[in-house]
Amino acid sequence: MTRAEDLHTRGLFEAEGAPPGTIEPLGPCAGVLRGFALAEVDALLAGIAAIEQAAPWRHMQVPGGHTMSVAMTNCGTWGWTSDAQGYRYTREDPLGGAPWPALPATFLRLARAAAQAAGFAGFAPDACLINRYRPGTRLGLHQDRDERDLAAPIVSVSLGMPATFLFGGLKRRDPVQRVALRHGDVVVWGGEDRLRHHGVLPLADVPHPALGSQRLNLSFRRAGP
Ligand code: MD6
Ligand code: FE
Repeated sequence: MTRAEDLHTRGLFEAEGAPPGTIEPLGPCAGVLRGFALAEVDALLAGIAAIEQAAPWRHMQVPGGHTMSVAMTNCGTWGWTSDAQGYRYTREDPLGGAPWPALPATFLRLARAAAQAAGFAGFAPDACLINRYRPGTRLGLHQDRDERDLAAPIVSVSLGMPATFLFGGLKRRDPVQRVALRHGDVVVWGGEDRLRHHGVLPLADVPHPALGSQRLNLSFRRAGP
C-alpha cells in the first residue's frame, strides 16, 4: 500500500471518533479531509468572534514593503506576525502588547482529531493563525518554515466562501495542483510534504449562506520549542 492509500484507509477506517468523510490525498503525507470541520462550525465562529475582540484583524506588512491582502489575527501561545523586519512568532500581539488569546478547547480538539485522522497522532498545536479573505484577496505561493518543529504537521480549516488552493512542490517552480476548498474542509500536511509551496488564488465573490462574502482559514501549527 502506498502512503497515499494508507492515509486514505486510516481516514475511513481507523480514525477513532472522526466523523465520516473521505481523505483526498494531495501527496504522500498530505490530504484534504472533506467536511471534517462541519460539526464544529458554530464553535469555531464563536471562538473567532471572541478572538477578534481581543486581537483585531490587521493587514500585515511584508519585508518587501507591501501590505498583505489577507487580514490576520492569531490565538495560542505563539502568533505569527510579519512586518518590515521579517516574519516571526511572538507571544504578544504587537498591536497592544497583550498575550495572544488562548486556543479554545474546541479548536484544539478539532486540530488533534484532524491530524490523527490523517496519520499524525499526538499533534499538540501551540499556534493558530487565522486568515480572513474577501473577494479579490489572494495569498502568494509560499512555504511555512518559521515554525521551530518542522516534524509536526499543519492542520488548515476552511470556512465560508470556496477558494482555489495552490499546492506546489518543494521548489518554487515545481508544478502546482489546484484544489477546490469548501466550507468545512480540512487540509493536513506534514512529513515529506511539510515544506511544499502553496497559496490561494484571488477569491471570486460567491457569498456563503452563513458567512457572506468572506472566507476564514485557521491554520494550526507547532511553532514553539
Ligand atoms: C489558506 N493556507 O488556505 C492559506 N499553510 O487560507 C496556508 O497558507 C496553509 O492551508 C500551511 C498549511 C496549510 C495551509
Ligand atoms: Fe501557508
